[in-house]
Amino acid sequence: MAREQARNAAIPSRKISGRHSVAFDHYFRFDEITNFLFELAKEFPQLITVESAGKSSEGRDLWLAKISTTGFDGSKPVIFMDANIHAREWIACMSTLNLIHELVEHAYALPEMLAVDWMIMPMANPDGYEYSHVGDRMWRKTMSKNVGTTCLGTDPNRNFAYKWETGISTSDAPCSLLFRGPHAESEPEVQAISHLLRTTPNIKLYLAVHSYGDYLLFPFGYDYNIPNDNEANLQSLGNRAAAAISRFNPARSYTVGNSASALYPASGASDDFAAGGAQIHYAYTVELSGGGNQGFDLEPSKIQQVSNEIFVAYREYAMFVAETF
Ligand code: 0X9
Ligand code: ZN
Repeated sequence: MAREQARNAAIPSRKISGRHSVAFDHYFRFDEITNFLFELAKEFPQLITVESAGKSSEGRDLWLAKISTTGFDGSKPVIFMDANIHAREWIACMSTLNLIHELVEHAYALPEMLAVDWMIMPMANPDGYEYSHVGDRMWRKTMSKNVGTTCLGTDPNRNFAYKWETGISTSDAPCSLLFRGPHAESEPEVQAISHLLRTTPNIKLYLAVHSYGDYLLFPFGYDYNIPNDNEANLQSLGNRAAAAISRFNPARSYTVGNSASALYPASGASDDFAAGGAQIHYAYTVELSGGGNQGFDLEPSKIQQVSNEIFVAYREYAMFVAETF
């Protein structure tokens, strides 16, 4: 009991309303994301800390939110998430900020979700993201310089150091949307995530948040028909998360499956690195719901709805991790 009390000591007993009733009715630029995170950390220092996990090519911080009722003391399993590593997939960051907001502001009502510790990077590609606001809305890559060309950027989800060399659905051409980079982990954004995945003890679940298409995808996806010892468990946990979404909104149906067979094979992606490189047995790529121009430009009026739908899936994921580890 004493332990239980200590665990929950940081949870506020009621909603502290007013100051931080946030409206997820527009897409936050990088500065607003930064302010949002630090305001929460200022108000709830016992629950959330924000630190920089490194810097992007252009020098922006890769903010990492750590949410724990026990000060990240190693007593609980950890869920690691990153979002918006693809610049144009704006709903990925917003829905993840919504999760952070819920976990912190409504901690008192969500003990089952705070039975795990959370490590969340809501904006994994700030340079590309800003460029997708001011330059090219359909920008996907990072903004790093390439040798011998003015074309910028690497596809960070082709740059991870697991089966990078396989080169399936990737490109060696710096001007390509799918450029895999000059070598694996050339991108500082990819280095920062990889380092955390390699060195943080007790990560039991990895989620890469992308858009779009309504999928929960699991490894391996670097080629077709790559066996995964944990496949049956990955499928059943994914089914559980997808079922929660459909209960919440019967009109929404997420497809759960192996990433190569359900979507397409692609090597050097973060989910495969988490599973194969960092030995995290539960890893998924979440493809959120699309809308607007080419699917990536979801209408701002739908941010909250899509965020609420994936939130119930995250709740199932957290309960599973708490039950299992
Ligand atoms: O192609 C990607 O990187 C992801 N789709 S997206 O439309 N967001 O670009 C899917 C990656 C799935 N994982 C693997 N194939 N390993
Ligand atoms: Zn993506």
